[in-house]
Amino acid sequence: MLTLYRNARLCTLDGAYGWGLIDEGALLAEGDMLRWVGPESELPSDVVAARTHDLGGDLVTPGLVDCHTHLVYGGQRADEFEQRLNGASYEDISRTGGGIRATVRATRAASDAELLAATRERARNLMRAGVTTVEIKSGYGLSLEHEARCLRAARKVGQELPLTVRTTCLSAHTLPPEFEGRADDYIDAVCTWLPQLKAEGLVDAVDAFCERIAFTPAQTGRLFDAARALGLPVKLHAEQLSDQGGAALAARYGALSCDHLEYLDAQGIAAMARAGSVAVLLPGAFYFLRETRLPPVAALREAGVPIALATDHNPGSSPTLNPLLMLNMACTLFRLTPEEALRGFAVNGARALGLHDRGQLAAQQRADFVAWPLHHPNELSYWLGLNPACRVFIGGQEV
Ligand code: DI6
Ligand code: FE
Repeated sequence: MLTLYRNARLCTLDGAYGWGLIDEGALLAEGDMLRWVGPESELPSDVVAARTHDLGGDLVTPGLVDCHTHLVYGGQRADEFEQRLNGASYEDISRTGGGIRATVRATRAASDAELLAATRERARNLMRAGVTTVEIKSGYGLSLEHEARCLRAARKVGQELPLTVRTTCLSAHTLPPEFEGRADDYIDAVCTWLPQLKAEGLVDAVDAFCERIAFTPAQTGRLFDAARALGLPVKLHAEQLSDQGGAALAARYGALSCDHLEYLDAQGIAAMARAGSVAVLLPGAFYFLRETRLPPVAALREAGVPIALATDHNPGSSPTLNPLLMLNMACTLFRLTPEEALRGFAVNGARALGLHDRGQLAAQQRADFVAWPLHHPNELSYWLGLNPACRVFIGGQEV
């Protein structure tokens, strides 16, 4: 059955450059896939659509892809935000049992129903703001039982809501208290959990936090060996607070993406370019932690590394559910162009998840799109903190 969506100002992002603007454009979908995209006047005359939607002249973009979030957790950390404003650093707080570990305690204490409800509400907020695909990481359970509970909550949200959920196992997020001083043993344990989590269908990718306050490159490499043995793709929180050579390591494992990257060096960039890894920039965390070291955007561009953006929603360093605010911050803080920012939250976000069937409006792409009451796509990164009342279509259905 064909459905026609007409009277739209399309921003297709088709091709490698440009907005792909089509005034008075139309989309033709069959089921959840686009079959034809173009100016309404060129719609093939033999097309008989069973249903027609008038999009009222709205700007229509691909659905947003939030390729890096930590949506599953209990509690929140406003008190640490306050401590940091009173002089403590993020690393100080982390070393004294706060930070990620505070959220681990709250997550373990939360019931399955509470975790699911909190995650569902966050995902709904993102969806209302234009997100049609979201990646959700574990990483606040840090035991087999609790990591599985977090990943199940993420999967369940994907079954309950129309948006696509991709799950990532981030058990190597930080060292849980029961493994204090035994990071290598913890990595060994995580390597034994992976086959079980994968067998339950809970893992689409494996991630780690490679950092002075988390895991070393050697430990990260061992985890990636275990992922590779299971055929699971990897991603990495790399070079966020210091240069550990994490991106180059991840690239050797063909990483889908390396994320954060403020301290990425030339070797890391070259390795990512060779491997085809996507650079996921996270302006929310940069802003919230008041970082000053900028990710090497010009060098990434120069090397042809695709740049994606995401909310990095988490309670410690990026408590935002506003994708358009991330587009704005990527422009103001990182000097991305508005077009690069939107591509980063659409087609390149999809690439960072290994998905090639979304992120652009073209035939053979999913019918995931957003109708915005705006005139030009550069407004998506211009309005500061505005959430325009958009209409979100996933697989051709308005949600
Ligand atoms: N980097 C981050 O910015 C978040 N995790 C990570 O690996 C912070 C997570 C938290 O503070 O709860
Ligand atoms: Fe993160």
